[in-house]
Amino acid sequence: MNPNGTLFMPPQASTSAADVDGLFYFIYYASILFFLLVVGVSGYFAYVYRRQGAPKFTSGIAHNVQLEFTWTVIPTMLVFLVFVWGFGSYLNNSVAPKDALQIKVTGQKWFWAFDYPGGSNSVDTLVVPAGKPVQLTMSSTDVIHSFYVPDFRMKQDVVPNRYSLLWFEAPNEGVYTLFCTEYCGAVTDTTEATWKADGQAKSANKFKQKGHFNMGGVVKVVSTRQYEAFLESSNKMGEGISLEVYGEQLYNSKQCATCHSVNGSAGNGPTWKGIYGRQEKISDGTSVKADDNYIRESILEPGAKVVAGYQNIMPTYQGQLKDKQIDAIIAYMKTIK
Ligand code: HEC
Ligand SMILES: [Cu+2]
Repeated sequence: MNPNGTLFMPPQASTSAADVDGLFYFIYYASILFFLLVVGVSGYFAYVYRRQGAPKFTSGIAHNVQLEFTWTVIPTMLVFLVFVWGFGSYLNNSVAPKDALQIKVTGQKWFWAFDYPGGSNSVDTLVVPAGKPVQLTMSSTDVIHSFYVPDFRMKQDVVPNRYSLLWFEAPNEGVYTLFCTEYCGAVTDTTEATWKADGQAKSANKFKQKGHFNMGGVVKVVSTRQYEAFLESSNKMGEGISLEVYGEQLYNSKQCATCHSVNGSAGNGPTWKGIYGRQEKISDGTSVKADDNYIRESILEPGAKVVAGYQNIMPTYQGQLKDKQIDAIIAYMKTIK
């Protein structure tokens, strides 16, 4: 394992990375070798058999058994080696060890949600213990996403209505970048128009614009002790702090902040400033008062009542937020005046 990466490859941070890189470099250097061989021999022949005076005719040559045998057998062996090597690593990467830790991954426009055994969850930060095999069971709630951790040499499509599996073991503690590597959309023109109508230049970006390009996060590989501590703390559900403070934490940790401001400026979604009790215009022309039930519905079923002037791009938080967490968010909203 090479923790610093090699010429063409990033650090090797999983147990299968070295094998993947080995095969990559084998194919790479074999290609260079054959390139030089073919080009070299062509150049040599071009020079040696260049036209020199009147053409001399050779006798007809039908074939050369030795030569043909060689150029059939050597490439076949090489290709076979690549197949056996590649298929071996493919199998190793497909079949998780029996005792692997099970984590559920949900890809959703535009974040990753992780559910751990015992009911803890996190968004955009996957926390795993070092030196333990981890199996991810992944699915999408909307379009195709793809889970990609370059340092682990792992990439797997995440598809709606089916599970895809992936497993890895990261021996060293560290923080590794996670990407979505399947184009999964971005905020639409109408939303941009809302920005402009609000006189807010896109470049004066107070909000992150959301879309495929910033759907990502990190994999944090930590010691077993830290992992257990993480499970415990994320399971506490705001124990020991007030609902309002817990709600504010969730506002940031559950990514609400990327679309909703609390200072009155428009983002991809309506600001939360003064939201509680506000009279909202709905896209069907009616209006509704933003009370507890409306807010709860907006979080669990964002498409049910879409605020006028906005697109229906908010992901549903069904299954991501427990009742107490929704209560905390509402309590927090009441404080944003
Ligand atoms: C990808 C952007 C996005 C994210 C992330 C997001 N929202 Fe929204 N949200 C919207 C948009 C757009 C609307 C307006 C359209 C609609 O009503 O569905 C909205 C509407 C709402 C409304 C109704 C607002 C009103 O003024 O009537 C509530 C409540 C809400 N979101 C809560 C949340 C909470 C809580 C979170 C985090 C757990 C969150 N949203 C995350 C985009 C987002
Ligand atoms: Cu995606």
